Amino acid sequence: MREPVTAFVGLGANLGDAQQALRDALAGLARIPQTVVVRSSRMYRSAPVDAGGPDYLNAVAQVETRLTAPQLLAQLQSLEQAAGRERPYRNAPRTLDLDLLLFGAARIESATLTVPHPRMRERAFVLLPLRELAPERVSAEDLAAVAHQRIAALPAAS
Ligand code: PH2
Ligand code: MG
Ligand code: MG
Repeated sequence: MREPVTAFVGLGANLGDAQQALRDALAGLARIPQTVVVRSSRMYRSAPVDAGGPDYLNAVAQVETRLTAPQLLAQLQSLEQAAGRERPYRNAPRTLDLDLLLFGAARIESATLTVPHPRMRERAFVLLPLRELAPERVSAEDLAAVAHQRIAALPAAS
């Protein structure tokens, strides 16, 4: 059997009840076969980056999986579908976006998957929650470069 890999998944939503969508998505991640959710970050409210529409809620989850990266991606896409995701145009507002950010130390460039996620280092809404879980994977330089992006952690759920 394959060795488990630690992967990080970015969660985002800015349509409908985004907080519920992220909670449901975390529950959905926990049901992916051969995969456990190790931890998840706080939720953050963030201004849209390269996109329009309402503010986003974002978070990052750390999972441990025996799936391959393409298998994990397919599972993430089916959770997006189950949340009613539509793709009318690039970066359109969405009920749920699940991005595979990191998959162990893997570097993947296929037609359907690029890992590490090609834009994650330019996005405070990825770097801040990821830093909570894996500070060694977020550089001070990258954080400084996104310091102007508007983002705030939600108060911890009671
Ligand atoms: N996702 C995008 C584009 N812009 N901005 C924020 N704040 N949060 C996101 O999740 C986000 C975005 C494309 O996936
Ligand atoms: Mg995305
Ligand atoms: Mg996506």
